[in-house]
Amino acid sequence: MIDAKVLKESYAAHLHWLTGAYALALQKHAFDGVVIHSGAPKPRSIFDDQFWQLRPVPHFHHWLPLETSRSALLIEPGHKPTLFWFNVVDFWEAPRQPESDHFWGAFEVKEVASPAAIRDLLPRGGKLAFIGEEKGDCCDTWSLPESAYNPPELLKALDQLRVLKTPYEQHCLREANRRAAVGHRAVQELFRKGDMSEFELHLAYLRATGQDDPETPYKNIVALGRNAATLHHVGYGREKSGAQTLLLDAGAKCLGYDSDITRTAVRGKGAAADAFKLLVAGLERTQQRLCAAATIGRPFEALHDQTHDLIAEVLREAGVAKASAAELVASGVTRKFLPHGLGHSLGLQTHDVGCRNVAPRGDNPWLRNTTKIAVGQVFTVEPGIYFIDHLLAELRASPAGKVIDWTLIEALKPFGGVRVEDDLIVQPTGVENATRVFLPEPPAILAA
Ligand SMILES: [Mn+2]
Repeated sequence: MIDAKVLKESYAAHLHWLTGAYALALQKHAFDGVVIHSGAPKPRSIFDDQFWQLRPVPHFHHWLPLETSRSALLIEPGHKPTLFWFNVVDFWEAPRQPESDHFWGAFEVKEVASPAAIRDLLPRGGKLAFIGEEKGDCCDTWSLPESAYNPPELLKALDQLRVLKTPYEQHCLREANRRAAVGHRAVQELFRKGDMSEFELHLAYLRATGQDDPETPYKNIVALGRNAATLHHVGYGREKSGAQTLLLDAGAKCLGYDSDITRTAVRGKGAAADAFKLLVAGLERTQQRLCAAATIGRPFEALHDQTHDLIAEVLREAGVAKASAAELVASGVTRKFLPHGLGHSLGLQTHDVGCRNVAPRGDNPWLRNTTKIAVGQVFTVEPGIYFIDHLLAELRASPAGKVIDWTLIEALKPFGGVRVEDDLIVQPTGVENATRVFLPEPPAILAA
């Protein structure tokens, strides 16, 4: 856990900065204040009476790490922020306890007996904006005008405040990495030792990181063998498959902030296993080169483009493709093996906001970060190489497909794919790899 003194001091500085930044944004968009709703549980089905676990509204979480439903913050420049806390007294459920109490003193806390009671406590007069997930959270019950609800320009400005992470947020993101690294190491060890199903490995990750399934920042991706070709494989197999690869993409949370880490392990003998091991080792080298090439001021899209140049080399070296790297990129071959973007901003959301204000080039449709790399940004670097049936079928049917060794591809398909993903924090002195500090080992390439 983060040292208590460090947490307290950095949080105070975070709030000081956030208070000033909100005041400027509100002034610019002609609001006297903003009410940020914490969120309400979402029904799992309209035919049922069960609810998903609450995901607090991220703008609420930006101020405090409290997972509470039907509560709200009132931010008014010149006033201490107010927390209207619906601290529910209920015989069905007890409120979730925050893992730290460092934040309480920063707020005027007013407990409310019902969510609707917040309306009566809001200031009269003045122009308030409202941020929340459902209009019904405020407009119906609090009689606010519709135009006050999630004003797009203000929302955009507040999203921008989440692009550069304060030192407090960076501490949380590092700790989230430390927690996830424990899980990755535990699961790697289990894969190394024997034969477990995806489901068992998923449970082992939850146990090692002390997370319940709905608490993880995103659903663990646990893919054995060819399932690694499904980028978001979350339908865990229950059978022990004896697969030769394990791709684990899983994170953890700290005070609302996420980590997002992927490791791939490979084992087995034979020509195909050897070729796949070349891909894994090549991708690891590529990923580390890209981390080193993530320099301040460089457009992230240029880094994404460089990824394709490097992937082309890896495909050549493993004997998958026989053409120059430049040809493999120009003819679109690399995009059939790596269809996703190089990375994304990371923070209160795993795919964090504010870094895709400009659309990427048409040939990079899934790129989620089109900013210039800047001090304070936190983003992932996650190249991959996959054997995805329908993309390969398209490639095979196209003229570009004639440079591919299709016999080798068929032999590699059971390995699924490889991805290596770290979380980077951009410091004034260069890029800090928040993942490798805790998980320095290269991908596990096992002898058998
Ligand atoms: Mn990611």
